[in-house]
Amino acid sequence: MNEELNSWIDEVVALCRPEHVVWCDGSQTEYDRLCAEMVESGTLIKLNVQLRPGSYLCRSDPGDVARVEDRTFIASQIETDAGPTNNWIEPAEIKTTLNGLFDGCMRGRTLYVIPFSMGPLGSPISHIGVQLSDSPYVVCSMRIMTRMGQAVLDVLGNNPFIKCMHSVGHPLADGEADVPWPCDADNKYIVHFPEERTIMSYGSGYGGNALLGKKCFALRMASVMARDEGWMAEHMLILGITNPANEKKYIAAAFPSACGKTNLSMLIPTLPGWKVECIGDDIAWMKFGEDGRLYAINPEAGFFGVAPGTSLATNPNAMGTLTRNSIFTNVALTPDGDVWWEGMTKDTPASLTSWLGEDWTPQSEGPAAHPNARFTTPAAQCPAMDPAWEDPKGVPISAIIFGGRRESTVPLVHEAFSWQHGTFMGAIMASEKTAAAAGKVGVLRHDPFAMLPFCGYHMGDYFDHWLGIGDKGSPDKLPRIFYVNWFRTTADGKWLWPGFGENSRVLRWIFERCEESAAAEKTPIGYLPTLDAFDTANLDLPTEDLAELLRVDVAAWIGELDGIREYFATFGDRLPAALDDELAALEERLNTAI
Ligand code: SAT
Ligand code: MN
Repeated sequence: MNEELNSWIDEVVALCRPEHVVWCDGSQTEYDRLCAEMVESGTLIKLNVQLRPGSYLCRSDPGDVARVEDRTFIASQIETDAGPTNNWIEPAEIKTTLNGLFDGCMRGRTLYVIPFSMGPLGSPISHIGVQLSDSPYVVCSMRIMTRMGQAVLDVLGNNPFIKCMHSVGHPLADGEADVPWPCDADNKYIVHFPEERTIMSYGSGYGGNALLGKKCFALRMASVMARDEGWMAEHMLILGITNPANEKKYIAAAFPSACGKTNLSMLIPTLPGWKVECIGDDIAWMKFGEDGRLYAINPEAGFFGVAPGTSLATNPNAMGTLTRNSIFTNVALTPDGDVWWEGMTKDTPASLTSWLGEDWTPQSEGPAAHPNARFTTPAAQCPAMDPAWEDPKGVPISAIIFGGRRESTVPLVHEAFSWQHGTFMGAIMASEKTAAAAGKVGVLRHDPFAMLPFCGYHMGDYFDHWLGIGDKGSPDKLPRIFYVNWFRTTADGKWLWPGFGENSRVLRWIFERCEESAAAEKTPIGYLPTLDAFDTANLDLPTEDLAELLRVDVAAWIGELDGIREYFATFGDRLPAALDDELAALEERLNTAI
């Protein structure tokens, strides 16, 4: 028995006053029982067993549909340790506030003890957490997304663990009927205490707000642990790519939420003879191996993917994964008891029940599925999983890719001159906002390393940590760094690049750059593919479009410089000098080119 766990549970029970306490064993029986209870209570709708066996639809409260970045806090002892990209809150003060909110918040509910491992059970790269939650939806989602249950307690023994406390914040008075999606929509708090390795989340049941193993632990908390211990916790997919000669490399790629990480991680190449396999679609933990290379594991066990836009055309492997045993949140329901979302099929069904539970036809106002509707589905079901996806030592990374949504300026692909230059590229990433977080969609914002909402400490120190990793590694063993942009548009707003399976052409160039076999042209912003080094066989794309995609728009880049300078200034003296040097060098190269 873990003494710290027992006394923590006693404390939480005394404060939150749940009616029952249940220790989750992680079994299928337990999962089935909780799902049946949620069907009974109206939280879940069982989908047609013929069409979608073992699967459920869940509709959230319309006030609880995405991560809430303005309600997410870093409660570090010292304010400046949170840095300008985080909301800091004084730890003692927020504890008083939270204790007030948690006081009696589980009345009439069951407190579930959810032991979970981020990473394969027993791997030296893995870490264990325990989430205490009053949401059975969270229990079932955590069973899909992590290794969860008794086996984790067996490995944990009496060792320390990350404390993850969660309540939907909706106590039930005696005899009060429950609602399908309990929450406290106007009072959400997602709070991280980095020094105490503790997370407290109140008021939301949705995604990254409530499945605390994911963004809260595996990114915000883990980024702090990684800084302290010399490893990396990154918002990156991990894929394996094999060429026709059967040579294989592993690539990690950082894109902001809802920018296509899931699609890229399991794409089906249009290039004959090439194969992509998936290790993970959202998070990478990387450590140096004994051979001096960086090895990555996927700390998760499932995909919490964006449903809208996912189809047999865009991502057949995802569609193959979610044929069964999946939980769908805020998608539409078809008359025959299956799910639907915008972009899933070419034709829109004539009638549906929308994510709001209302009758819906193509004439209805608003989408049938919420733009941030999600599937929660076991990674093991994905037809494209890499044989090494659960290898406890991880996979060696040859290339790191950054990317985001940029309608202009950033070319289809370019490569950094060095690790330091690559770190600069990560630091100046910007992307148009998506529906994954509450707020206005489409606004361009700086999102360094796709970690803006997920770095648990001062972003300037995080840049420095990246530079430090470069100093620790040797240049011939460190991954090469690239920057891609699938999202360029024409003046009339059409996509310039077809994307999806065609992205394998870009992956091929990256793969061959890692072997020094693909040609590149040196430009002011980095190396770009020469037109003849880029595989265009059977690509249905006008030459002038490809030329545009691979053009360095020097004037537009010069136009970015002031914005970068201003952004860097927000980090004050915690901005590493090396990044200022890189900015000056970029400016110099651009000015010479004009
Ligand atoms: O943070 S979530 O897990 O809700 C999804 C995301 O933003 O990537
Ligand atoms: Mn993500």
